[in-house]
This record gives sequence, C-alpha cells and structure tokens, in this order.
Amino acid sequence: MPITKVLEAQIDHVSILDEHGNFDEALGKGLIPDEDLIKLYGHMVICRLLDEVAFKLQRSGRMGTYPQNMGQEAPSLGAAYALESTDWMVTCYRENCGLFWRGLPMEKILQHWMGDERGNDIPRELHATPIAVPIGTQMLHATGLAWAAKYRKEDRVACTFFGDGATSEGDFHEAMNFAANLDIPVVFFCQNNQWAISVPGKIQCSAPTVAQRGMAYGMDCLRCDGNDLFAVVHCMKKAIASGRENNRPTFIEAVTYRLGDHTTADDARRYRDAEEVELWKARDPITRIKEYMKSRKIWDDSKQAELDEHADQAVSAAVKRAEGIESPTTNDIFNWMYAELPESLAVQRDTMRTSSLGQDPSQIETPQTSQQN
Ligand SMILES: Cc1ncc(C[n+]2csc(CCOP(=O)(O)OP(=O)(O)O)c2C)c(N)n1
Ligand SMILES: [Mg+2]
Repeated sequence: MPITKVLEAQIDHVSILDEHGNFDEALGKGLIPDEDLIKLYGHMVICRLLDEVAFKLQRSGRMGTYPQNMGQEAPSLGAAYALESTDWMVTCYRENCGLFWRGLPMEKILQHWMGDERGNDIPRELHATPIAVPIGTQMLHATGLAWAAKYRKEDRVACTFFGDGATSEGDFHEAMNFAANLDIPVVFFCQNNQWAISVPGKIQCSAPTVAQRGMAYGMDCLRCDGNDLFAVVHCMKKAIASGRENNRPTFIEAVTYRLGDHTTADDARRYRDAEEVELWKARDPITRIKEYMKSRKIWDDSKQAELDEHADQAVSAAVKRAEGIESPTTNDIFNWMYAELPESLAVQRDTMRTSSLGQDPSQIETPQTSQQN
C-alpha cells in the first residue's frame, strides 16, 4: 500500500459551565467544592474592581501604563487553584487573579505599574516569577525551572502563561520542543484572548486551533472555554497529573477574550467591532459563576452587597499602601546592575547624567548632594 495514514488527530474542547447556565454534571460535580467556589468568585470580583480602579489611576496621572485583565480572570485563577502552592507560576501580565489567589499582595501589582520595579520583586515563598512584559521569554524560564525540579527530584511542576500572540515567538517553540523531548513537567497555558494588541488571532495562526501547535511537539493538547472556571480547573488537573506522574508537558489553550483595551495606551475601538465585544460581555466569567451560585442557592443579593463592600475596602487599602511606598531615587537606576559601578556610570550618577546631555561634569559643583528626590 503506497500511502498510509501516519496521523489522525483530534483536539477536545472542554466546557462545563456555559454562559447560558448549562452545567455538565458528569465533568463538573465535586470539581470545585462550594466553599472554594465562593472564595474564587470573591477573588474575581476584587480583581475586576482593581482593574477598574487602576484604569482611573492611570487616567488621573497616578499610574503608568496598565494592562487590564478584565474578562480574563478565570484562566489564571482556575490554574492557580489547581496548582499546589509549591508549583511554579511563570506569568506574563494578565494573570493578576491567579497571582492574588497565590497570595501576591495587590499593591505589588499597582506598585509595579506605577513604575516602581520593586513591585515586581515577588516574594520567594510564592513560587512565582516576575511578571514578564517581553513577549515569550517566560516560557523558557518555566521549562528551565521544571527541568531543575525534575533533576533535583522535587515534586514540582511549572505552569507558564502567555497569550495567543506569544505563540508566534521563537522562544515559545524552543521551550515547547525542549519540554516535550526531555520529558519536563511544564504546563503551557495559552490565554487565547483573540487579539495581540490590534492583530486578530486568525492572522497569527492559520490553524483552526492554537492548541494543535502543541501536537507538533508530541505533547498532549487540551482546549477549553477559558471563561469557564470549571473547565479550566478540569484541564489543569489533567495536565498537572500528567506532569507529576509522567513528567509530561501539556499544552492548554484557554479561549477567552480581552474585554478592555490592550493597555491604557491603546484604544481597541479603533480596530475591533463593538458587536464582538458585546458578544463576549455576555460570556463574562464572573457573571456566569454568580448566576450558577444563585441557581444553587449558595449566593444571594445580600452576600453580593457584603462582598462589594469588602472589595471596595480591599482595593482602596491596596491603593493607599501602593501610593504610600516611598519612591525610588534616581540613583536606583545605577545601583543594581554592577557590584562596582564603572567610572563612566559613576560620573553620570554623580552629575544627574548631565555629562550624557553634553555638559561637562567638572563644571557641576556639588554633584552628590543634588541626588535626592
Ligand atoms: C519581545 C516583544 N515583542 C513585542 C512586544 C510588544 N508587545 C507587547 S504586548 C504584545 C502583544 C501580545 O499579544 P498576546 O501574546 O496575545 O498577549 P495579550 O496582550 O493579548 O494578552 C506585543 C507585540 C513585547 N512586549 N515584547
Ligand atoms: Mg492575545
């Protein structure tokens, strides 16, 4: 027989709680205990409010550029919930909700986007890496971390998060290839929010799913409704088990949507249709859980009012703490790169960098004293 079939592929799409309130009992029953669901819901509500407040802080000049997570609360939260606290979370910038679940204080996120890099100094015990803004770099870090864990025989997997656009980066393919060929326990978690700034997914990926990119490397691939917390938890549990038991990486494509602009420096109305946004507003992950809990009679309006008040207080307190942190000095730019600062940089530091502006540092009288800000 001259032609034989060498591959027949299939990708499963998992949905447990859809936007119409349909709940798949077979997959969903017992997956998230009610008590946890209430806590998870609370995290999503607080995270959404933080986004709204951060947007206003930026507009009123109290914050730098900020990438809202609005509409994408469920993917990282479901993943963080399924992971052990000792597993690595290797994130980019739309995983606030999961990081808060892990225990990252909200003011750290605010401080970081207020322009203070110390906000990205993640407490070690959280097992989370700094928020990666360069697209794609963190997937390689996750592969390295999980490889190290395997080598040291630690019971630890790494989960790395990235967007649909990041799957066009070379780093992504290197990380995937390495992980699959060396049996490294990494979960590659793609938040497919349909857009990479103004570039729609269909331009970046001509395959019908992003998930199948994992197939090319020989790893298990799963696709789910990313706005369905239950579906995310279901897929993550499978992926984590495969990592822990067999050191196998898994690729998860969580289909979601960025309800806001790419960042506060963007205006998405210039490149996408209002109808598309409306369609996805109806698939909001937060409303979905709220309605589900109401239908199960474990949530009501008075509990919601209590939560809203708590969220208000928590976010206001975080803003106050972030704004109360003393600003770094301009000298900090020089302080953390070299054990011993080269002479040329010392001159720049001591002259407020006037030498780089074409002024003669020797003409400046008391360089060191003018540094404080
Ligand atoms: C290496 C690199 N190239 C380009 C950019 C500029 N940039 C910032 S976000 C972004 C799009 C990322 O899209 P996606 O991966 O889908 O993530 P999303 O923002 O949609 O969550 C680009 C190109 C960058 N930060 N890093
Ligand atoms: Mg995207």
